[in-house]
Amino acid sequence: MNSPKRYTVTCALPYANGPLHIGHLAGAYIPGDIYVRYLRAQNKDVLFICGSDEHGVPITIRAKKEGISPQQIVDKYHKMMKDSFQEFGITFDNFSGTSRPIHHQTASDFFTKMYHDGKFIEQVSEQLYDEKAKQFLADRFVTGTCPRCGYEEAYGDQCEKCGASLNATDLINPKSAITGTTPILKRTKHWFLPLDQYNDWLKEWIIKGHKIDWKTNVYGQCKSWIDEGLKPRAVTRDLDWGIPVPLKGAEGKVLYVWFDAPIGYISASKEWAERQGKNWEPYWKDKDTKLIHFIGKDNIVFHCIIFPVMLKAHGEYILPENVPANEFLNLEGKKLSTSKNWAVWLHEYLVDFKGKQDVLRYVITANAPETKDNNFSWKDFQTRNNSELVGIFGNFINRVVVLTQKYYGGIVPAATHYEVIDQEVLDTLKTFPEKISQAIEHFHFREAQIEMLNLARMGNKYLADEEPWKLIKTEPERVKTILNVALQIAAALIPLSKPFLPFTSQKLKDLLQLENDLNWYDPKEGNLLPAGHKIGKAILLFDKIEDEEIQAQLDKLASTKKANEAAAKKEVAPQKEIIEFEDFAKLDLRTAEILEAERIPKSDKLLKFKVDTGIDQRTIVSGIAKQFQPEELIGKKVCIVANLKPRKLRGVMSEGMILMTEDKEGKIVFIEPEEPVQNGNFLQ
Ligand code: B3M
Ligand code: ZN
Repeated sequence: MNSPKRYTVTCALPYANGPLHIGHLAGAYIPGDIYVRYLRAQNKDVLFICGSDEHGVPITIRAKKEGISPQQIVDKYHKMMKDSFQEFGITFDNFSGTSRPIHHQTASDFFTKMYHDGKFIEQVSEQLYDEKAKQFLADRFVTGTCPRCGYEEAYGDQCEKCGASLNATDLINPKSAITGTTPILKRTKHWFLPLDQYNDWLKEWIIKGHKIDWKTNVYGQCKSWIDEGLKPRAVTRDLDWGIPVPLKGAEGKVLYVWFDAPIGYISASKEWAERQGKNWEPYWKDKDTKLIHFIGKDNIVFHCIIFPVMLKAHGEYILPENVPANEFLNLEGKKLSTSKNWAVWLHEYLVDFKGKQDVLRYVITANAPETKDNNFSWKDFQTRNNSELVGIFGNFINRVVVLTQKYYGGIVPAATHYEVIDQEVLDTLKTFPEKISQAIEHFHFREAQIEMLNLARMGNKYLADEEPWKLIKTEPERVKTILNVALQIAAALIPLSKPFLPFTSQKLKDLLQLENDLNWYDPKEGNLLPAGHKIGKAILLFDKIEDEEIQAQLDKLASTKKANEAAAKKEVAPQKEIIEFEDFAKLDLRTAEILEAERIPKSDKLLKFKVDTGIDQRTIVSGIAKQFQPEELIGKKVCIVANLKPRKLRGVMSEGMILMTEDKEGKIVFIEPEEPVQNGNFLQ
């Protein structure tokens, strides 16, 4: 499609079951926002849609965990996500939610039309059932081994390792995520979307039709599923949270979350249109509309195969032109994980780095996982801020503004005579809108941002080479031309940086005191700042980020890592082999008291205790010197094994063992009698 009449751009609807982190921004939202801002800068007709995904098992699981209702969970996280998006300048036209009546109605109607047109297969089949929880298990309620790649923690509807879309009964060794038990099979009726009937159509549409324009990671995944052959897929579930299946005889059943969620894009468009007094239909039905879905790689099958099949089967809708899915962003070399708290949470970033939203946007785009998984590290964050944003962009703008203020009281000087170098710089400047545009049109946002920074870099180099500060005394006319040219570059950065650094672009616009918004292609025309125009006083666009700020973030992650390791260690060991009562009776376990404690010279691990066992006072050595100061242990009541064969440790004879365990954080704790007891009592 060359020049569409309008664009409908969507970003994946995040589950309303937790706050947002950098992985979300990197996967879908920043690329989507860059693309949309770029289109808007050309006055294109764009509708940018998102909302929260408020159905499905993830919501129910979170509600159980927090002990509140699914609707309360949804309301809480919807607001939190909406606020974060706003703070980071993600400019959705509507951020809706799938538990709203308009969405229930839209999804129900969609299902009903397909049903009446005979697009589903009704089938009673055996599904996984948890007898203990008295509930059918599907989707994230069940985990097991992926039959395709062998990953052991695949979900009932999808393997996050290989991306396969699964039916719960495909899982090998399924386990209930609710009770941990092995489910049984139980008969139940469902409606299936016969994906197999669309295999040929998908071959035509994707394998033939989108080989060139879709990203290789997206195309490759689709091709391999289509080549494997698709199977019918249930689009209803036996659950109580979701959109009721609008059919007689379907009581207690809801639509599968991945059936209703993508329809959420349509309902959010309707909601927007109602508010604006506009018509939503051209955005979804007119062939001259370009529909683009921004998503992360784990959502590819749903957006490239299942939803398009639904749209096609329904019959009234257009299909996506492109689905530029990103791979994953790691954090300090490790996979982001909400449950392990291995993340940079947006709401925390906003507190720790107040007003620095553009820095995070910039660093995420610089490391965008466009073709393969990529990494976010705090050191890189600091370096990119200090040497690229402060050192190049900020430095260039600051120099131009300070010099213009100093020499001309802030009035843009007229160029007097262009030398070859000036003409070259101006000519190159004119090529930037097209260059950046080419990269954005191909969804190469990282490259687009590099080009944008190259423009600032060119300005910086131009000033450094021409050295107006040296010429001001000897060649004042020349300096006028140099600063005029430099000011044109600065102004060009307003529209060209805006998709990437929207807050900075606004500051720059205020600083240069431009009233109207510049269009994307205005830099091509030149003379953005006419001679005589007055600019403002210098302000810093970016601040240096200090080592201490980075260290604080690294410390935060280090303590998360420690807590995770302790939690992993805490996994309960299996029971040891059965022993006879006589074996147990042989153990002399009794209460005792620590009378003295001291370090053992030349050992950083061992402490030597004098212990009152009730029978005698004796020496026991214990390897806990790293965790405790000897003096804090004197007088402590403990439990000991008294009849352990004496053993020499670092030359000290130890006659027994003090009983201890570890707490959640891996800290050593003593087994202490709850009430004061006399020394020498047996434990039994
Ligand atoms: N909520 C999955 C996710 O957050 C899902 C996206 C829906 S897009 C229609 O990964
Ligand atoms: Zn797999």
